[in-house]
Amino acid sequence: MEKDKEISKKKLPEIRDLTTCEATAQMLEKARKDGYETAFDRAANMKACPIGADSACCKHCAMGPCRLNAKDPYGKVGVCGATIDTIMSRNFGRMVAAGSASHTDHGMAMLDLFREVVNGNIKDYSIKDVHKLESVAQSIGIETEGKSTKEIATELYTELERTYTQVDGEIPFAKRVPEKTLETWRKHGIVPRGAMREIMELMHRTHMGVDQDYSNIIKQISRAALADGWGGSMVATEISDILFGTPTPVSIEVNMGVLKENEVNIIIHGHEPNLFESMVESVREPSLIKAAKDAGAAGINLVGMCCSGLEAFVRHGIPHAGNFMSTEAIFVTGAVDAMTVDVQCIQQALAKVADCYGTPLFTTNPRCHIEGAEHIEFHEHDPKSCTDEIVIRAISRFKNRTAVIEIPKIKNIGVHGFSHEYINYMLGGTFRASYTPLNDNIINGRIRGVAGVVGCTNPRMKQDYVHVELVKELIKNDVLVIQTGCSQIALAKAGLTTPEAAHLAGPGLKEVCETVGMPPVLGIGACVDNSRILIMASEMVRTGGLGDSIADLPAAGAAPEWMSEKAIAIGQYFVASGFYTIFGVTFPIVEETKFHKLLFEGLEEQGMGKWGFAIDPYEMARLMIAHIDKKRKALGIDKARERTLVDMADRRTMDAA
Ligand code: SF4
Ligand code: MSK
Repeated sequence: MEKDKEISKKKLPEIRDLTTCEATAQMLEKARKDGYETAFDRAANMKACPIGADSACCKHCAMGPCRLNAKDPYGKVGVCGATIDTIMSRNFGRMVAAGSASHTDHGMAMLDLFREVVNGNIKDYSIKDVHKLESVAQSIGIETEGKSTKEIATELYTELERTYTQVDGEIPFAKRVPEKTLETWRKHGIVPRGAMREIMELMHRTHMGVDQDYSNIIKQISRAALADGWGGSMVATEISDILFGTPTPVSIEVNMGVLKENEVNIIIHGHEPNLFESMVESVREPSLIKAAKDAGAAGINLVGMCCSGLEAFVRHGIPHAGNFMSTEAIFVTGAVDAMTVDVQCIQQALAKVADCYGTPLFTTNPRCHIEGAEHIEFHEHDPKSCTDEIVIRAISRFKNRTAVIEIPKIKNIGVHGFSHEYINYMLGGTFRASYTPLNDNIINGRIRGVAGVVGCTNPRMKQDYVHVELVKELIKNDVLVIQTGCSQIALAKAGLTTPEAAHLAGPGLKEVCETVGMPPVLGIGACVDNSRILIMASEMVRTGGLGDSIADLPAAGAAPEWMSEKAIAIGQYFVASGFYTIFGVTFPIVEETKFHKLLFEGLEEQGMGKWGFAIDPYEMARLMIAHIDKKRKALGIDKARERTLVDMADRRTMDAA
């Protein structure tokens, strides 16, 4: 193993300050002993550039780069005269463009696959959820009565393609947006056209010498972000459900203890479900199971990580080994016989750590090659040629294992897979599936409000800590928590995604959870599935009693340990949709500037949501709860909540009266 020679010379932080995930901590300890440097160590030795962290620098042309000073934001302008508000809004816009492009490209890949399945050109996948196909079609005005599945699917494909390519007019899923929210968007001119056009225009406007008024740039930023949330991401979610099945809750094992020393361990990491679906077939192939046994293994153990894992574990009950900041550490177990990746959130460092521990790392998507990793391209017309080959290579690595194996003996159980459809059914039952019970419980105050806690982990934060403490604080205060992405795995490892975790909730939420048999923390999918939260919010508005627009709901969102540009795009589409959305770690805009004021106050004044920022989980919870209470008051349901707080002595007095 080629060691990071410099590692011993550097002063590294204590491992207990880097993560609350015990399995990851154990592996970080081993990595240091083995002489391998992880992202946690690299982050400690790579101080973030303060000008860059504030987005106060511009390198959009060769007259610069120009650096402005956050301490005196209006003291200087760029060589071209660009102000700090122009520079920051352009940088912010480009983050949104990149994040939106990632989700929408993923969604378009799913739609391409759907088209080929519908046209009969791909035989390895089929439409698994016809009911979902029909309900998605109906939601955008496609008549389904008397039509064959193929006819409906063809119409749906044709219609949804506009999500990407439509040059003018509103995207199809704008039909799902509550009327008053849509009116606000129309008033500000931010209803998205096709994502390709919106992202292209955002890149154009942020070029040197084009849009130089932050209050105009924000409109294009919102339009591109909404083209992601209500467009590209929503298509990705809906088509994945139609093709691979709509999730329903299943009990799943999480954490590194899901690796098995006596089996061939294969990990899938990334975001797109089709690779995983094919790998599920490959590991069940009798000839490959026999080959594994002939090599001395007890079987083949398929495991997910990050969002790929989230896509597959609810559809197949496949165990999940950890979130983003555990993807390097898992190689240190020595027990990974192959890792296969597709797109997004794949650290380049994986190639080196894989090499250190003698594990083959395979890239499979033409969009993502990694120097030092082997590329075996995944073709949807013949998916198993790729996944079978990877299984064969993993078996060979198992047979020739040389790395010392140390698997943390930590496994947790979580219940996940609460799609919008299931929540509807869970609360209302088969014959009266609806959000009425949720709205009623919010109105009567048993549930104070709803919070989406989502997003990444980041080596500049103690891994999982803010996610877990924030969620504990929210549920203790009767706030129902909805989760996606890596955050969900943090909570699963902390044991909060089981119905038994209801005892940690406040009395009102606990009562609802116990009645329904649900956890106080509902895991609903990968980071692209934040679109499910938008659908749920629309449904809550439509059900009635909680206002006319998403901005009226007693709800808030947070990405406490975010790191990716996708997170900024998600944050912006949440804000533009009407949510108060708080980010942790760092916020890439200088405080007390006009652009900061617009994001943190001005958008709310325009009828949308607003951004917030806090690093401390308790402060974050306080801000979110205060916002929820503000919305309850505006709805006139704050009194109802006070009623739930009467103690037993009061109750006895009332009963006696
Ligand atoms: Fe500097 Fe203006 Fe060029 Fe940006 S666009 S690098 S601010 S001169
Ligand atoms: S994988 S975007 S680290 S949630 Fe979707 Fe996790 Fe964030 Fe990537």
